[in-house]
Order: sequence, then structure tokens, then C-alpha cells
Amino acid sequence: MTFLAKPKLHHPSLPTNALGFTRRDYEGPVSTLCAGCGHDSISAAIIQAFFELAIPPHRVAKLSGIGCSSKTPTYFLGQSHGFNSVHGRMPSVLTGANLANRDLIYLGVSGDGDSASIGIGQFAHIMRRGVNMTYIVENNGVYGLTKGQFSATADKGSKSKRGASNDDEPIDLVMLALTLGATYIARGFSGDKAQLVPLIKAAVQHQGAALIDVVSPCVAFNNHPGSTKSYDYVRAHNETVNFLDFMPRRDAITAEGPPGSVETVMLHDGGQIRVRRVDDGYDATDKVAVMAYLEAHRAKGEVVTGLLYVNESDEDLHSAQGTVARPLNALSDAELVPGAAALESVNASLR
Ligand SMILES: Cc1ncc(C[n+]2csc(CCOP(=O)(O)OP(=O)(O)O)c2C)c(N)n1
Ligand code: SF4
Ligand SMILES: [Mg+2]
Repeated sequence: MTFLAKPKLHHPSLPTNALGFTRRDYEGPVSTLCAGCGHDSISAAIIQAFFELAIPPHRVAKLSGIGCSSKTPTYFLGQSHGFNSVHGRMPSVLTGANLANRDLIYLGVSGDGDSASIGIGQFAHIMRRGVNMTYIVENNGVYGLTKGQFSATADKGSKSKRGASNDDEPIDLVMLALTLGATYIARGFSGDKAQLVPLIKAAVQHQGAALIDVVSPCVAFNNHPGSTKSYDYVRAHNETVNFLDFMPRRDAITAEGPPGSVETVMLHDGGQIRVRRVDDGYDATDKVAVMAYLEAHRAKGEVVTGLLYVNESDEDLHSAQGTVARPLNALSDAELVPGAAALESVNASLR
């Protein structure tokens, strides 16, 4: 059996959001992943984030590649558009969909194998093009679906379940996205839902390429002593730099943190991200300082989490390309096929 439907009964006292939907309206069928898999906790955080944002499910398009992580869109947002693509190829499918219909909210879901191994070329280009999306990597350091081989994000010296050591340098997708120009970059931990939900909410509201690298332990193949992607390791080495309060435009701003510790980032739709710094020396808008901070802490074996970098520039692929404002399926035949005279003028402009 590949999936189990959930019972349709709704208790009348279930909390509803601004649209009158319950959390259940953002769920999917029962997960068939291993009990305790970090990926299921990420699905729960995604459900919570979209429920709290009160986004109509039909406005979301969720796209993934191949892997246990890429299977998870089956288990959330069951009433949204979905496309399970080929291993490592989700970014090009998402880019095409986004170009055709900019009105949907795009959610890319991938694994460390899917994005850092076979799909690293596609990952690089979707980040550098600034495609407006939230891209979540469920990072367990292994190919979970194919029985636990090291992936390209496994740390050097990390041990496999059978004791073999990984000799290769890891690829840090956060560092890569920083150099490639992504404008919202965060790292979370599947075991910390309180931190992850606001990170997802703010990423969804951000205009441009948003990456959330979520350390998500694989309990079947990478949760033993010697692994740097286990629950125990991340809990012991988690260095949180800040916490987010995400406020949509309609909410009045009520809470003020102590001076110097709260930073406000305005979103293009008038919403705000309030960044409460834990480490007062951390400035999520200074790219060079962020890189130095991440590298210094990586060398100490620490996993830095929180909103790591944000640049509220409003730029995305559509603004860079000057594309038409309406989705292509909303254009009339006359607009799509303007005729020989229009073609002649385009050709003339290129001579
Ligand atoms: C083109 C291609 N090559 C290889 C595979 C085999 N394969 C399936 S999933 C996977 C790795 C998945 O790892 P990851 O993306 O980290 O997901 P996880 O299962 O760990 O969540 C591989 C190598 C495939 N399906 N297609
Ligand atoms: S094999 Fe690992 S990644 Fe896949 S479902 Fe099981 S615990 Fe999760
Ligand atoms: Mg993996």
C-alpha cells in the first residue's frame, strides 16, 4: 500500500484560520516514511506554516525530485498542485512553471542527494536566477531512499552506520546559495518546529529565491554516534543566531524587543520579519560577515541555525527578464499570436 487516506471527520471545535480552514485542510494522506524520520516533522511544520498564513491550498504548487524527502509533498497540502519530477531536476520544472504562471506560490522540496549530488547544477542555476520560490532541502547527509550511501553534504570524517568514514569535503548548500545570490537563506533543524515554522512563513512571503536547509535525521541510516546529522549531534552542536517573528501586513505590530537586539525586515507586500538576535554580533544583512561567521562555526563542528541571510531587494527572475505580468494561460490568442507585423518588428530590432 503506498498511501493511507485520513478519516474525513472534522471535530467542530478544531481551530480555523482566517479562511475558515482547519489544519486538516493543509494535510495529505498518512505518511509511509520510517517512524521518527525528520522529514515527517518538516511536513508538519509546512502544514502549520501554510495554515497560519491562511493561504488557499489551490494557490500553491509543490514540486520535488526523487528521494524520501521528495516523496513528502504527498503528505502535506493535499489540495495543492503537485509535480514529482526526476531525480535532481525539480529546479528546471519549477522554473518553467514559475515563468508560465507567476501567480502561484512555489514550494520546491528536495533532499541533499537530490540537490547537492545529482542536482547540483540545477540547484545552482535556480538560485542565481532568483526564481521566486521557497526551496526546502531536507538534509540528512545520506541517500535515504537507496539505503544510506553518503551524500555530498556528509561531513568529512562522519561515520556511516557500518563504521566507514566519509573522506570527502562536504558541500554546504547555504554557503553555495550565498555566493550564487539567493536573497533569503536559513537553516533549521527538523527537531525544532518552533524555529522552523516562522522560517517557512517568512520564506513564503519573501520575493525571490529563498532556501531553507533543514537538518533532518534519517533514523534508518544516519542517526548513530559518529554521524554529524543525528538528533543527538545537532542538539548538542546547534548554534542559533536569531528567532523570527513574522507579521503579515494585516497584523498590528505590538511587541518591541530590547533596543539593539531586534531588526525589522520589510517584505514587498508590507509584511514584516522581526529578527530577534540571540547573538548580538550577528547581522543577517551583511553577506561577507555571514560567510565569515558560518565558516568559523563550521570549523568548530557547530550547526548554525536561524535566518542566516536576507536581502529584501524585490528582484526575481520575472523582474530581471521583464516578463508579462499575467500568467500565460490568462492571455488571449491575439496576445499570444500577435501576427506577422509584430514578428517583423521583433526581427528588425535584432538586426
Ligand atoms: C537519475 C537517477 N539516478 C539515481 C536514482 C536513484 N536514487 C533514488 S533516490 C536517490 C537519492 C536520494 O537521496 P536524497 O535526495 O538525499 O533523499 P533522501 O532519500 O535522503 O531523503 C537516488 C540516488 C534515481 N532515482 N534516478
Ligand atoms: S530511510 Fe531515512 S530518510 Fe527515508 S524514510 Fe526512513 S528515516 Fe526517513
Ligand atoms: Mg538525503
